[in-house]
Amino acid sequence: MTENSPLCTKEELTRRVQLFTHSDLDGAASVVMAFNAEHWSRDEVTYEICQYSGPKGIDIRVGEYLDKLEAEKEENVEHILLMTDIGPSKETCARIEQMEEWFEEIIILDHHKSTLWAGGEKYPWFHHSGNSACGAKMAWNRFVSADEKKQFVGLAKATDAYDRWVLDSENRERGENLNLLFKFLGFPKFVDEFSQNPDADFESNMQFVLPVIRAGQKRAVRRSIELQLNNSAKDSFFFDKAGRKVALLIADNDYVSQTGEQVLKDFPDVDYVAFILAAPGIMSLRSRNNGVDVAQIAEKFGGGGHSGAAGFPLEELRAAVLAVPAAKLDKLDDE
Ligand SMILES: [Mn+2]
Repeated sequence: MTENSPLCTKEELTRRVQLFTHSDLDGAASVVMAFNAEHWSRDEVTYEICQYSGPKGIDIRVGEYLDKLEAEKEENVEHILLMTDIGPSKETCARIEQMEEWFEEIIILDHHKSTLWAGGEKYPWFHHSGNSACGAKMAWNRFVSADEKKQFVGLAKATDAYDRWVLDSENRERGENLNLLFKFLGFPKFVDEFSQNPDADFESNMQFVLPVIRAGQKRAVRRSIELQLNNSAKDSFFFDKAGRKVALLIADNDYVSQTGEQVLKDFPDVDYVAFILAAPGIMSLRSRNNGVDVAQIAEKFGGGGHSGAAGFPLEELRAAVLAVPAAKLDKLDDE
């Protein structure tokens, strides 16, 4: 083959698929879908796990990636940019739009309330489900070929029922199991297992561990509530400026959503639950279906999420934990 042969050029073309995804089960199941996509191979995909904000925040990570792309200016590389279950800010979207010609394809799939602004006609590559489907279900729909859709539909539906907290869904129990296995295996191992077998949770080894980790979760949730709310009630409840009752907990287990659900069940007068997550330095909020819109609160503090589950960065984590948190946090309001 000569150097000018078009075939030669084609052979030298490398494809790089960069995927930014959220750090939860939905984000991991999205990676599984991207690994089993119709238009690129698994080897071409590099994924990065992102949060809404902070040093691992989506905007910082995407910004670094775009900087690198501009600095390197590689030839014969076809770039595909993907985001699943998380979306960048308006500023980052504007930058992506300016760099559009750098990419063979750009696909952003999100269902969070905080990026609702990007839905509709704003950007042709930003797809928002309006929370009618989670990130993994959107990724399943868009990435996986028609022939293989059936193989992955169970994983997509169960992740959807878990992630969007559809409590009465027939896929909900499986979704709970997937989340337990996700926490047990960790993000990369979960992705490996389920990319090879999207029904891995039905295998005997997983069925063996599930009852044990399920019991562990229940125990952890109970212990957390007993320790923090039943014994030291005086500092654990407060009213925000809008007069809503808040239960404040330190997240002392991996099951913030389940603990939040149990608190809202055990304490019917509590309007929403606030968790301090020390390691990522965030405050995570949970409320009931059709209850307080916690995404609105989180957005005011530079975070985001859904109406029933949202979070924001805690800048003064040390002060918030050491001082009486209620005093520190009474700025939570709805103005
Ligand atoms: Mn999600």
